[in-house]
Amino acid sequence: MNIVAIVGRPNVGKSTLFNRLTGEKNAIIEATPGVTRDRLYGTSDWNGKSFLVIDTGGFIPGTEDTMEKAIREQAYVAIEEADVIIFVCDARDGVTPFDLDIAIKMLLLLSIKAIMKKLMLILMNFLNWVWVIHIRFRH
Ligand SMILES: Nc1nc2c(ncn2[C@@H]2O[C@H](COP(=O)(O)OP(=O)(O)OP(=O)(O)O)[C@@H](O)[C@H]2O)c(=O)[nH]1
Ligand SMILES: [Mg+2]
Repeated sequence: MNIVAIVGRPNVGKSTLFNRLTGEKNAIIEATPGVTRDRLYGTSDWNGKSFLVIDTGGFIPGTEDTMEKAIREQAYVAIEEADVIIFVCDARDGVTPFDLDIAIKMLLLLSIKAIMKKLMLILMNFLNWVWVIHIRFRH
């Protein structure tokens, strides 16, 4: 089964998307950042396709804080496993330097071979519609 990992900085709506895709309410959603910590797995049936979804905690690059480091490591495990990475951003801010820093740090940890096998989608959240920028690494 294909694996879709949802990643991004804190509080951009990753868990909201996870619950929407899985049709359940297993992920805790809150207005405060740093709510999700561990990886959370669920299954989704979307437009006739079944896949595994992983929700991850909000990624804060470059801090030495123990909890934030642990959250980062969890996110790395998820992107390593994933066939598709949904990188969630807040459309009100656009793609920020913070987002770019996360994306680069995540991708640098993967081998080129691993990156080539994955598909990364950038999802601009907090819109009344969904705007997805589709970066295709592989057919
Ligand atoms: N208006 C609006 N609010 C949203 C949207 N998506 C999420 N939210 C709200 O944004 C807040 C954060 O959502 P979460 O899904 O918990 O965000 P997260 O990225 O999982 O946060 P962390 O786990 O802390 O990294 C919650 O109050 C949500 O209800 C959206 O598309 N529009
Ligand atoms: Mg969350």
